[in-house]
Amino acid sequence: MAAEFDTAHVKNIVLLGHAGSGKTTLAECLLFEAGLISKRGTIAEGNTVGDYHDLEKERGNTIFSKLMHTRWRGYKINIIDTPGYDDFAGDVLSALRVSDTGIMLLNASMGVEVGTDVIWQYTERFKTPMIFAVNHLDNEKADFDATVKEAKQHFGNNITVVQYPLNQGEGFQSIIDVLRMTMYKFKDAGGKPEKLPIPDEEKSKADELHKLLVEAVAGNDETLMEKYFDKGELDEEDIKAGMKKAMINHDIFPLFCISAEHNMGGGRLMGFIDNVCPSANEMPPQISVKGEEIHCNPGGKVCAFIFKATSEPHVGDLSFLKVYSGTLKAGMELINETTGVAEKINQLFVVEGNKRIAVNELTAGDIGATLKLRNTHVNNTLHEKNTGYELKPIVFPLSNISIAISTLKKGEEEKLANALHQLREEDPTIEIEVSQELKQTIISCQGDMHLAVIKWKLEHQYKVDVVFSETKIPYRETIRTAAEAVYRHKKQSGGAGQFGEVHMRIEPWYEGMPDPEGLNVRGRDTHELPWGGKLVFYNCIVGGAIDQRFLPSILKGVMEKMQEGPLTGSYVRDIRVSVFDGRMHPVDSNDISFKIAGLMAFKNAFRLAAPQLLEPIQHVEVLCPENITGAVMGDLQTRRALVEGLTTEGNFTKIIARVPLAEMYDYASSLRSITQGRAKFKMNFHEYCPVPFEMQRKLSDAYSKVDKEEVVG
Ligand SMILES: Nc1nc2c(ncn2[C@@H]2O[C@H](COP(=O)(O)OP(=O)(O)OP(=O)(O)O)[C@@H](O)[C@H]2O)c(=O)[nH]1
Ligand SMILES: [Mg+2]
Repeated sequence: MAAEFDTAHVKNIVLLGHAGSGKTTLAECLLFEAGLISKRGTIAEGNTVGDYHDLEKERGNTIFSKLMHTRWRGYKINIIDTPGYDDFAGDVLSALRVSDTGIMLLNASMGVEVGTDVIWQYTERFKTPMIFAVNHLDNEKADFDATVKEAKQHFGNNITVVQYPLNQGEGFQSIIDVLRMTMYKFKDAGGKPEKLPIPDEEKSKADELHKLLVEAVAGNDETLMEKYFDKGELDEEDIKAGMKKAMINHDIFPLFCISAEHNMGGGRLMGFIDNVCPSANEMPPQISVKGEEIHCNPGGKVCAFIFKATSEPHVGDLSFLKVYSGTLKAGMELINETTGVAEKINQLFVVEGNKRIAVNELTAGDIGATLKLRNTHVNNTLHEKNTGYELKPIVFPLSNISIAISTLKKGEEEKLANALHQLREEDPTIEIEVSQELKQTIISCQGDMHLAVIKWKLEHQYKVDVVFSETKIPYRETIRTAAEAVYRHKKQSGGAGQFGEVHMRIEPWYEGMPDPEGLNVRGRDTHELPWGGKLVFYNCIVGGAIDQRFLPSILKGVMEKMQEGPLTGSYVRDIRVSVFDGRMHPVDSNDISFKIAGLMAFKNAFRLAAPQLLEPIQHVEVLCPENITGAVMGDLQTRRALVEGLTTEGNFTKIIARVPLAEMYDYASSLRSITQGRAKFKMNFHEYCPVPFEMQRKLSDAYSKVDKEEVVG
């Protein structure tokens, strides 16, 4: 069974759009129109090819991108349905990486939504040729003109109307096509429309839009422009060729009309895909990491890119790949450029939702899957020996939320660790950290929907019940003034005793500070602390009051306390310690005595030195529709936010603020509920700042209770 389609007849399409814009429903239409399925499934019935996962059926949303393929008039059209929720942006990015045309769905009753905008930014990274499809035209609130106007405001005037609806809203059934200059009239059940002449009353509008379309095509190509000037028109073949070129260059984004629910417009869209949209070999070559051009040539050396991995009970463990060059045959041995490991590709599949069909080969430009490769991961390149190709990786988004995770039952910790490792393997937008500092396993991901999916997978797929809890805040402790303390550690119990006395001054450390006043400096060491900041340790002992050999023990004691600060048990930073006096005992002094004396002197001096708790402050950016900016700002103000900037981006406002991490715990879900999912935010660590006095008191009171209990216990 050889590949049935040559490179020129393979097209890779990705369906994009805000949640609910109708991508999965449209995919169903496309598969139905191509005869791949005999009945269209619906989201309500939970029987679509795309949303087959139990969790997707339960929620009515796509969560994982799905690869499907159709055959249409001699073409193989790979379609990737993607999730609209930004929590699953990783899958959108990986699908975009391997697609040659995107179809961005707009909901005619909603216009441009926040997801549309966010996804658009991703498409710009890849310069994917884009089609717009205005969906939900049967909705009583559908407003085609307003949707197009908004789309142009957001994405520019390269949006070019190819179709407009005749009677949008309830009873919608006619589309006027200004490329073909015809009217499509659908039956109630949709499907194949009747082709009718454009009604007289629509003629001038259709002519005007046709002219704009032709001018847009001609405007991007000199030869076509000349032809247009000569004849005052372009024929359909010229328009198609010009349009393809303009789409590749991002000069034209053709706009179509559909009602996916009623199966209207999908067939014409497929026709446009095979007629006009570029095949993989018509796209610019891939530029490798080293700068080589990799052409989509079936006769070239094999170069394939892993863009996705899944592990699902009924579908199996699969690595999804796109062949960028050469013809990949089952049984071939390839080299993983990233790991250097040789991988044998035993089996190859084309995929249809949750079905996989074995094939012998995949030609350049095609997308398929293989059984999950042990040493090959998402973003790795596989190539034939001696080529050394490495394709550019997908840059996945950083996480938005973090939460501590633990097992419900004791003893399942290892099971959880393994499951998390597996999850991370499939989903590079998850981060896992075992924090020594906070003594928590912390999972960071894209948002609360993403988190719910992770929990579901852990419980249903990996059979480990988990609980989430608030991530502890990585506070830091420091001091505001200098202080001195003396501590004598003395223990006499039968045999050998313990004795060590340390006199210590501590001061807030800052860059370029002069040597300690009034002390006789004999030596100094600067220690960069692994948790940030410094400890500068001065030896100012005079007259041999303490032996040199005990200094490391004193430092050890100080360090120990700095790892569990006196105020709240957090890491201590930016302190200068000067040991300037002490006493020894000729027999009882030893390392342990001086370690304890150093630790206690430090602890006591710290308490006298106006201790200051520091908290992490995040840089936060929120993108929200203009009309709800007030609500978002109000909520930020309850979180001790310092708003630093407000800018307008189209119909959206971007709020830039500094917010303490301690106030951001539930922000993702709170923002979602305030804005009904229409806003997006990102944050990253900015700096450490002092905690307000009252909060510091509460935190240190709470700690002193625990600290005491620990001592007693
Ligand atoms: N009336 C009407 N409903 C539609 C249309 N297209 C989709 N729907 C409905 O809108 C809802 C969302 O459709 P989906 O196909 O799941 O949307 P999606 O873009 O895949 O959404 P996500 O997977 O969440 O990103 C479903 O209930 C569909 O039945 C349409 O053209 N008209
Ligand atoms: Mg969907």
